[in-house]
Amino acid sequence: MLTANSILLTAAVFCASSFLANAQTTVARAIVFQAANFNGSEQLRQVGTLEFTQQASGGAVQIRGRLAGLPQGERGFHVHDKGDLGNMCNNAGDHFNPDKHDHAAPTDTARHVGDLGNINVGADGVVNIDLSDSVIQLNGRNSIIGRAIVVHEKRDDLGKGATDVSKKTGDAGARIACGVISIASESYLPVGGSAYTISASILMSFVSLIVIAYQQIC
Ligand SMILES: [Cu+2]
Ligand SMILES: [Zn+2]
Repeated sequence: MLTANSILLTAAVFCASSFLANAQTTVARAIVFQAANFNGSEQLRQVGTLEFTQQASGGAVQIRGRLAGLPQGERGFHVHDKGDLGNMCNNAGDHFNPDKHDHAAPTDTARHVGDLGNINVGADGVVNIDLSDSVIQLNGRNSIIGRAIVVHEKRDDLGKGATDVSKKTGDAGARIACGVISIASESYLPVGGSAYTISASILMSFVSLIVIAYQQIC
């Protein structure tokens, strides 16, 4: 016979499994390397880590992290097409641009998906990044997973400059740091979304009921 405790336990399993299924976020991470001449040879040296998070249900991607040891000033900050850091970040290709737009500001409607504007490095060489962008995604067509985050030597003019290169790259100059954006933990909203979530919760609760009933009988 089922006791009140058993029923409470089953209810708790149901609530916990529903909560876990709904509360998931996808987390991606990029270890960022400065590309420079260290001790007479061109090398990549780790300068920090960036974390990208997005709710399973979609919405904006949060980018947070700290980079240190970079030259002071505004620096172009983009997602580039390829997650290849070879040749001092130059193998990462162009700005990630699946819609074939011109280069622009992150606030412009028509922009490269990878256009994240500028970051501002302090006099101590440190930049604390905490920004949110709704165009980049961690899954689907605009997914930045497996691509590269790149920091440039100059300020990105956001496509508003007079030069031809402004509409392509923001005239941000050479690449001074880069990192591959990789999955750290992922959660996809299942096909059918909440229906799947609830049925999984019911299944888990049903299993716990059987276990409880078995313990009562045997
Ligand atoms: Cu770039
Ligand atoms: Zn661009």
